[in-house]
Amino acid sequence: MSQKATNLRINAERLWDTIMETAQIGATAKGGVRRLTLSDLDRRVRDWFVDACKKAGCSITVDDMGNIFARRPGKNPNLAPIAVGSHLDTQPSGGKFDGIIGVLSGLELLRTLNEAGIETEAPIEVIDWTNEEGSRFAPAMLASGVFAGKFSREYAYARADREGKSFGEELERIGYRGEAPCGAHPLSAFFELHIEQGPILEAEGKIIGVVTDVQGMRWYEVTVEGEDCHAGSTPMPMRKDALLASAQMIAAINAVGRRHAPHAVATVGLIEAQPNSRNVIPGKTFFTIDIRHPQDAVLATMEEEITSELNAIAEASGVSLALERVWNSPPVPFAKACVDAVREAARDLGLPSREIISGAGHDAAYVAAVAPTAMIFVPCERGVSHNELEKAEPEHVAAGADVLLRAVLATDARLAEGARA
Ligand code: HGY
Ligand code: MN
Ligand code: MN
Repeated sequence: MSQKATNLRINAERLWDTIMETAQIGATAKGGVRRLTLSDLDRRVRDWFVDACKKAGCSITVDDMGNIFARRPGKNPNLAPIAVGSHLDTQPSGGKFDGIIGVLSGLELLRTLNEAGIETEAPIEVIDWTNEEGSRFAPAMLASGVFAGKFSREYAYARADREGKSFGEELERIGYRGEAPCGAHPLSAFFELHIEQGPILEAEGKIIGVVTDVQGMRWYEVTVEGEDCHAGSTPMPMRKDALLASAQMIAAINAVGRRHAPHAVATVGLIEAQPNSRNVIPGKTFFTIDIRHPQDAVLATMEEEITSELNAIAEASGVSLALERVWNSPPVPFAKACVDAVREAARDLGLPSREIISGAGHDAAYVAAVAPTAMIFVPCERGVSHNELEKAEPEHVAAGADVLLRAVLATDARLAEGARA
């Protein structure tokens, strides 16, 4: 890597300003961001991103899953691009940083290379992946999953939100259903900068997480059916209370998560009770289950335990149970060459780092199936994320972006050598 490239640093203030600027699109009163996938707010931030990348001299490709690829040309157009990126959609009560720093640090990387007049060997691309969060349209990482061949386009288009609107309709509606076939887009490498969304880096005083793997995760949907009845005149032993049975099931799911400590997690995040009237015994509930662990075998055991315990509770409560697994994302190891590039970049920049497995899911987990991939983590305050109070420090975000820049330039130098050999 040239001396000029070695000394290059991103513009920390400009990066922070773009994060604060885009945080206004969907800003919430508590300082977070609500920008659900394929909403009008998602369209607005996508338009902002496309405009900023065009101004940075990029060509724009949008594929038929709405993934946006902003390409900065390199010397050798025959080389597949080195890509960076993440997602601009958020949770309903999300923060300013989850996903967003991965996309905007990519834009900052382009701007820095332009100012320095550095021409890379390979093209550089910044990607905004559609529907990483999976909050509005399950499962998560849907569009990067289609890109990696994990889901069909038809499956993705048919996914519906709780109001019955489909992914395909909403993608069309916001004008981001591109022409390019999703997936026919080779990459030389992919790097994703993201906040850790956990407490480890902050607790250990580390600034960079060298992410080696993403843990496995499985999602389920549960429907419990009992019988609506009068809250006042139905004796307790006669009830078929779907909500009470669900409460017992939720406690059992939590116990399975604790049983497989220290790495297992189990969460029920969404529940709906019908008819949801204070003087009617609930006859039906719908709820979701999210379980995660670094080892697939443990996830399989947790799934067995949850299945048998929920059936036993349904039996004892006189209610019916429908339990369906709607997503299975096995643990993913990242490519050694890319992980090494991240580790060496942190070392050369004198940044305290440690290896870490990602507890959260990321688009990089799917992209790793089709391109050498790795991630860079930076701390967030108290590890709090998926929360409007999510907070990262400007100097940590800048440090992560400098590691991203350096890992990309080191990968480019390696590709250039290979091209000359
Ligand atoms: O669920 C996840 O881990 C990610 O935030 N979509
Ligand atoms: Mn994210
Ligand atoms: Mn998230």
